[in-house]
Amino acid sequence: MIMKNDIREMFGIEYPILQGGMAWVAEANLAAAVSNGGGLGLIAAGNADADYVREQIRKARELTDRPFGVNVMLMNPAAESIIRVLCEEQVAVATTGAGNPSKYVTDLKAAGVKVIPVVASVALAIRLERSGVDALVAEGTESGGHIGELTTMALVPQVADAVDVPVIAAGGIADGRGVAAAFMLGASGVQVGTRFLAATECRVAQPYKDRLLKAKDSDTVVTGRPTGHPVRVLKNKFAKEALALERQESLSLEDYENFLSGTLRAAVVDGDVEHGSLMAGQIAGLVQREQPAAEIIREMFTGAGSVYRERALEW
Ligand code: TUI
Repeated sequence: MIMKNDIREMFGIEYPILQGGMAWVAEANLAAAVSNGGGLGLIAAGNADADYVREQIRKARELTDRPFGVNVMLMNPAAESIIRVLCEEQVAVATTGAGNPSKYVTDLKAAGVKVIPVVASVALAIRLERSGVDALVAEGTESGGHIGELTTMALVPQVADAVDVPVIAAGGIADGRGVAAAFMLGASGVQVGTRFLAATECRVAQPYKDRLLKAKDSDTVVTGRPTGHPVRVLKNKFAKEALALERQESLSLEDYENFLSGTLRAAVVDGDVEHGSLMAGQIAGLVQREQPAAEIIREMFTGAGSVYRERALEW
């Protein structure tokens, strides 16, 4: 059945699923694996520069003929030059996070790049729809990394009611039940980060992946609140120290930011699971084995179909 707001048609993909734009983690290899599996893979620009992003786009093009996107983390000082690269390279899709991308929408659209900002509130969703975006990701606080306040359950239906563009649900979705629930809330697709962190093709350092696979339901905490950019991570020594620092009244923001600096890279690249920031969502407890991205996607949608049929009741 073709639904109104079918994002498969809009983005030329087989399954309505986007990979999360995980900084340092989401590089060409993972993005191509997700796209080859029928979803929309993403390269994360994170805090990298424009040259890195161009190189990754070209690499992904060697690995897949299917569409993929780039996630732009708007707090990156290089964001503007990265947007220029996306226009020059005419990537299929740009997603954005951690800010308001309004001022870039016209240029991206003119270059034929579809724009999908990630939002954590209805207010920003409404403003961005007016600026001409193609779709929105409504990301709940269950997500890993930088998060807003509202849960996926509360955010998705409120954003879906407030806008006409397709809404893609994110946060806490890692299996068929989550996919089915997201559609019931009014979403036209899902964005998945944490489960793809455990994909075979994901080149995150193995100790980080192992921690994720061992995590239980209550193994994430939120660090970084004093900076105004709360970040959900797996509990470890780093998280414990971060929370202890946050409780110190004498702590200067500068000292705290220095403490946080480089900790994601340490986790993803060096596999430092003690001092690194192990970003992951609350659904980590559900992710228990490494699997190829294509298998993850197939399993999630087969699961969504069966759980929907099994649980469809008549009221
Ligand atoms: O961006 C994300 N997740 C991220 S970004 C990231 S890198 C980072 N590391 C440390 C500190 C900060 C960033 C790791 N994970 N998700 C999308 C997202 N966007 N979540 C929340 C938001 C958001 C929040 C506020 C979007 C817009 C916003 O307000 C914009 C405005 O100016 O009104």
